[in-house]
Amino acid sequence: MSRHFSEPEHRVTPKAAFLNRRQIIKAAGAASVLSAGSSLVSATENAPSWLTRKVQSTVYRAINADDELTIKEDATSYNNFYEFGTGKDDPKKYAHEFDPYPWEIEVGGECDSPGRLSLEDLVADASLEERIYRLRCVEAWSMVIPWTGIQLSSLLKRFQPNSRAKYVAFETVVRKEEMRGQRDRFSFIDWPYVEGLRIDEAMHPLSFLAVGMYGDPLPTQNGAPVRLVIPWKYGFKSIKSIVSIRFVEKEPPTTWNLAAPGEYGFYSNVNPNRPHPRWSQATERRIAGDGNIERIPTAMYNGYTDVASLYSGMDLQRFY
Ligand SMILES: Nc1nc2c(c(=O)[nH]1)N[C@H]1C(S)=C(S)[C@@H](COP(=O)(O)O)O[C@H]1N2
Ligand SMILES: [Mo]
Repeated sequence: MSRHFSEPEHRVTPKAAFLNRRQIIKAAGAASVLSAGSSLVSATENAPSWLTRKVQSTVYRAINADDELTIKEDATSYNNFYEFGTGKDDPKKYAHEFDPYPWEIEVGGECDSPGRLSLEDLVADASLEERIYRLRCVEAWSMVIPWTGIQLSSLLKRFQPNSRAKYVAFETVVRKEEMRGQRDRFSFIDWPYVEGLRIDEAMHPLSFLAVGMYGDPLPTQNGAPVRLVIPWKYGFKSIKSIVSIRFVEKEPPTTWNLAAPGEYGFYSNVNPNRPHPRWSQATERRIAGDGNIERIPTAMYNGYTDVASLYSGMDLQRFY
C-alpha cells in the first residue's frame, strides 16, 4: 500500500484519463498534496531546485489514455543504461556514482547559430509539457511512461539548421570515473554511446526531449538530466544523458548498429513484421499496472502511425 501512496499523481491517471481534462488536472492537484509528505524512491535528490520546481509545476496532459501506466518503481529499477553495466538492475544500483549537475549540451554542425546550452537555457524559457508514451525495447518488453520535457523540434530550431542538415547526431556523456560500465575493459561499446535521426524524424512533433518523468526530474538511471524519447522506434534510439547535438549531412554512426549491424539498423522503427534475427518482434511483454506483465501484440510504429508518411516508398525490411 505504501508503495502506491508514493506515486499518487500518476497512479490515478489510468482511471482519471476517462474523466475530462479539467477533472484530470484537479485529480492530479489533489494527489500532489498527498505526495508532499511521502518519500519518493528516486535518484533525483541532487537535481537543482529550480528544475524540480519547473518540472513539478507542469500541467498534466494525458495522451494515449487507454494504456495503463507503468508504476514509477518499475520504470526506475528495470533499465538499460550500459554506462552503468549491462544488468537491468545495474543502472539504479550504480547511478548514484554519477553527478550530472551542472550540465551543458554543445550544439553545432550544419546550423547558423551553434552554441553551448546549459540546462537552465534549455528549460528556462520553454514551457514544459508532459507526454505519456509507450516505450518498446528491442528486447520485446515495453512500458508506458509519463515524461516531462519539450518537443525536440522547438529546441533544434533555435540553432537554425541549414540546408545541408540532413541528419541529427546525438552523444551521451563520457565520465569513466563515474560510470563503471565505461571502465569495463570487455565492453563491446565504443564510448560515447551515439545515436542519430534523419532531420524530418527529429522535427516530427512526436520526437521529445525529456528532463523529467512521473512529475519529477529524471532519475539518473533514466538518463538525467536530459534524454531523447522517440516513441515509434526501439528504445535504444532514445539516447540518455545527452551532451552533444550536431546537425550533419551524412547518416551518422549509431552505437547498436556499430555493435551488430545485422541486428540493429539506423532506423529501428518498431515493426512486428520484421523479426530480430534471434527472436520475433510480433509481441511484447508489457510491464504496467501493479507490476503486471502481460504478453500483447506489438503494433507497427509502436502504434504511432502518424509517422508512416516519413517512410513512404521505403522498403522497411531493408531499412530496418
Ligand atoms: N546512453 C545510453 N542511452 C540509452 C541506453 C544506453 O545503454 N546508453 N539504452 C537504451 C535502451 S536499449 C533502452 S530500452 C532505453 C531504456 O530507457 P529506460 O531505462 O528509461 O526505460 O534507453 C536507451 N538509451
Ligand atoms: Mo532497449
